[in-house]
Amino acid sequence: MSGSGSEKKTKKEVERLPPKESFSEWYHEIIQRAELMDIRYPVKGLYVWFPFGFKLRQLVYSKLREIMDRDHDEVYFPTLIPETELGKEGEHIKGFEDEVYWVTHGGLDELDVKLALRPTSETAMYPMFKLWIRSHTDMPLRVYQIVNIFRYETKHTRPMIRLREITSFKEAHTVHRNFEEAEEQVNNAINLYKEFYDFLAIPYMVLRRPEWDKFPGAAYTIAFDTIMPDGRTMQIGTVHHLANNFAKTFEIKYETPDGDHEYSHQTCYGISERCVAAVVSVHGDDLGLVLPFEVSPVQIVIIPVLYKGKEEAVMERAKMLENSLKSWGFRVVLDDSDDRPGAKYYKWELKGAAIRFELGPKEVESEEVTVSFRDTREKFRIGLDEITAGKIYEWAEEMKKRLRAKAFDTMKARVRYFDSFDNPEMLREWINRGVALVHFCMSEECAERIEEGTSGGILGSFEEIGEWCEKGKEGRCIICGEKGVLSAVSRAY
Ligand code: P5A
Repeated sequence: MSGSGSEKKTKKEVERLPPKESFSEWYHEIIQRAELMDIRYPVKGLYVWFPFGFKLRQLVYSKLREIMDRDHDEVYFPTLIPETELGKEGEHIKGFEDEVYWVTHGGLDELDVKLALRPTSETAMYPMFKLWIRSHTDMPLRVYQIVNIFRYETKHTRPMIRLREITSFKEAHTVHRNFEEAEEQVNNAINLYKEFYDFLAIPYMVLRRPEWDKFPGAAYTIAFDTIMPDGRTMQIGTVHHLANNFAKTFEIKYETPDGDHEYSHQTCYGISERCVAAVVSVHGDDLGLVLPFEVSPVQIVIIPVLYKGKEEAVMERAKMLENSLKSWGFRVVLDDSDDRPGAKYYKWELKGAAIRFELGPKEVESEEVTVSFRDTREKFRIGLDEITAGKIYEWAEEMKKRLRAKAFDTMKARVRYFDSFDNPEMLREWINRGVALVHFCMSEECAERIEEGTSGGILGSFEEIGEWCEKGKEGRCIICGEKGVLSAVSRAY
């Protein structure tokens, strides 16, 4: 085999990832080794996107953008919010006051009005919406922005999962004439988020948060939750019905066709880079990233296997293949570095290249190529002339189906219904591994009993049960026996 220089990496020299079973360590390592984020930035909760990670982020967000652009307009509002605006809506500020970073000085001068680094943009946008909304014909107003926001999180920070600077906050804000029209928008938003997460092959539960856990200032909150490999749930998006709570505070009023004046009703919904964290965590394996084809920064890698005297023929074929694949619009790397093939396989498995083509003298001779898929690692040979754009899309589609089925089965295996609280220890044990479904009355007293008896809490009640449980929505509360609804109990991120 060509190349035996001392600088070449062999498989042994490259350190292996910790097994995914040790999720916390695995996540910590994969973030760095796959070059998603550099965690050495000297401010807690702030991280640097590496070029490769940023490319993945961009590909994921271009889908989100495509979905939003269908019926939302993109806007940009400032990062700084005057204290006077942030503090106007009582519930909202109560919910966020512990988490706000303040700008108090401009140079050496103390500012007359402190400025908050936006923890979310309701109070930046809504004073302007007051100016934009005059008549019933100005609605619906649907805007979104993808910006950074700051939250002084006190819980354990983790790249992409719990940040103090969220770099990729997609926040949508809408204004409507009445409660019902805003509610329709809530349902539309839920459908948009379903489409987004289905595209990423990430399974989710759609849960209505209990009263005590809704977004500060909202009438109600619907959340998307997925289950992480350690059995904890992660909220990967939320949709809030704001009723006219903020409209009253910020005087967002409009003239009806009859000439009356009414307060508008609003919704807002958001997704952060937790969507990238979910893709990494849910699909990844012991070898590294496994990515849906559409968002893989390197979709196809070609690895020439070079033997002395045959290099030229192999490289020529490899380049021809690279050119065809590129001309069809795929993201392709021909890895002609000096590393040994084993080290190259390892590197591109770590980085989640969805399809690998190997080309050696044997393949050149038989006009074939060896193909391997990242998820199954199944290897087979195929004639070079059979490789078409259509074939690649076909493989990508099959891969997506496999990813979706595997992720769903894994999540489903972590969800179990409990019909009694006689043995809280059983529930506690289960919640250490996954989500318990129970019928629950939604009272705070009963929620406290669940929290005391288990290590988890009430995550929310099911909007749609879907395939998660055969039980109906209604049943007797597992604690008090009163009327209850099917709910999820978990340890949440
Ligand atoms: C909706 C958009 C809002 O802020 N205002 C505008 C509303 N909702 S939220 O639930 O508070 O946040 C939306 C989603 O952002 C993710 N998220 C985070 N991600 C990483 N690090 C954090 N510190 C963090 N905080 C919230 C969650 O997925 C949440 O659903």
